Amino acid sequence: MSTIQAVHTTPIQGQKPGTSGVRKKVTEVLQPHYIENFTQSCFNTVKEREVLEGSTIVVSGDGRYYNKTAIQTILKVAAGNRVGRVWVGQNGILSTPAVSVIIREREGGIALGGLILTASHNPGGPNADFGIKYNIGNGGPAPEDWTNRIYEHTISISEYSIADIPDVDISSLGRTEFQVDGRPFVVEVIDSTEDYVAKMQSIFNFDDLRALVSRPDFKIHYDCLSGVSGPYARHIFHRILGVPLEQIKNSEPLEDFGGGHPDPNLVYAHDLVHAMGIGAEVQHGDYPDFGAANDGDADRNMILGKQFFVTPSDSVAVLAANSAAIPYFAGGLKGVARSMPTSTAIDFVGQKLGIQVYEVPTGWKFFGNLMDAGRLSICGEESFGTGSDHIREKDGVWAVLAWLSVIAYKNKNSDHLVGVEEIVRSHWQEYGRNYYMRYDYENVDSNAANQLMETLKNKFSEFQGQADSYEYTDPVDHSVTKNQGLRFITPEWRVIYRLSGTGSSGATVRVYYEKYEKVNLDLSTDQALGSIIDWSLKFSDINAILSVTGPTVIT
Ligand code: VG1
Ligand code: CO
Repeated sequence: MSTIQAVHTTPIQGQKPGTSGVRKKVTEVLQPHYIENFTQSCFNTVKEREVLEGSTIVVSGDGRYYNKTAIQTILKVAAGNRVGRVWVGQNGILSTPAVSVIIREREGGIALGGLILTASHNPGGPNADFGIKYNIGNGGPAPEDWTNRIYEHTISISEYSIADIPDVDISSLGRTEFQVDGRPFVVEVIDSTEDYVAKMQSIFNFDDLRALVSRPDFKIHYDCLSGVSGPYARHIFHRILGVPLEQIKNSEPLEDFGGGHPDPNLVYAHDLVHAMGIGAEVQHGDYPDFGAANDGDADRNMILGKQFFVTPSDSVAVLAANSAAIPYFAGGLKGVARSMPTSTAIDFVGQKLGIQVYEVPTGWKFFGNLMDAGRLSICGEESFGTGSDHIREKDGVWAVLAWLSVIAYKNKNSDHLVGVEEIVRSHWQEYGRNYYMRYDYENVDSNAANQLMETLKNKFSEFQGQADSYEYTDPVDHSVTKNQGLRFITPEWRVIYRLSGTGSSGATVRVYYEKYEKVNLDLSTDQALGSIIDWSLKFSDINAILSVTGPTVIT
């Protein structure tokens, strides 16, 4: 029989959940009590609101370095806090969307919540990043009032409870039961893909999808970037839909993502971008017709056509406009939403459909309330996040299936292959085009970043009615979230300046540029946005204030 001990501890600085949980360098997480303190702080927050004792929770992650060690520690702290049962994906593997499905639906949605171990698209390995976040009973990231409370606990914690159970074998499926202080504590190692795949089969028409992917004139190239989407992509695309395994690249989750950056964008998914012929000299070469990638924890997606890039803001707009392609949306859309910096492309679709369009701050947690209230069906972020109210996280594999469903639908009565580019171009014809670009200034000095924001705020005061600091009032619970980015808005274009909340060290500044064109649909992004970018560089003096020569990443 195991016993529970109360261990004395002291607060660890910096355990403040950001846009999506706490993200830190592994070297920082290795300090004693790091995982114990944060886990206990989550549990203390849960106990203020719900009954943790005897409950079921989910614990798993994206397979990055240190996940397995952290899982063993969390299991012991869970047992020490009298959790009744923990579901762990085999080898500790569960994608972020899969955790959401399991919390919401496994055994009738009995789980109280879950801890997800991931730093998402940030690199992994002993010298890279680790992350941890708490998801609540609706399957979504803990909202601000929870994360604020978790943080308060991390800065006042003085002890945690831990059970002296042995490490649990999480490499094979099965159930292990311990007696902890006279009560049972159960660990169930569950299949990593089963619940998620069943969910996808209830949303999409797999016969239509199979028919599309088996067309001889339609070739897919899917890159999992050695993140956690691999097992899901193999199960769905290879085992169920019959896509050859060679077309699903890097589908083995690796602790260091093969040394790469598991970030599905034009910069980091370079092999896929190259394979799709983007930026290639040769036009009309034998490139695949459809390309896709996911990030480390499989909640992001990038969609590409033959020599064609779909911006995430366009992607969600196209999906909303064509939701009839997906059986799950048969009853129509309840509403659509985007994060504030995401282009307004989806707004035009919402207006045409006559449904509500919501704008929320950056971070998926803000969509959850709208979904729970039955007001929102499809939403997205410019940062390669797309999803729907089937769960409470953005969902990378879902987005790929949604796009394939739209392609299948567009090809029902067509004599030629209607591909990604044709679908997007006809969307622009109908709704106009939102040219879009984002500049990231990564890992800059925090003081300089704050100074930039202060300077801009002061300059903004001369532009009343045109420039502001974005503030959001949740239409469901009326909670207010302030300081969510500085916006400069004219009738034709927008520039937004925002500090990132997901970095693991220093600060990252993001600048978002957008211009709407109803008629000029064939400009390059440079042509469309060049003068706005020039204006912004001068207006903000960003290079001088941050002591840089330019952005580190442009997407
Ligand atoms: C970034 C994105 C945001 C996204 C968040 C988490 O946040 O901009 O849109 O929701 O990452 O995504 P920030 O604060 O760095 O801009 V993930 O896939 O990293 O969980
Ligand atoms: Co992610």
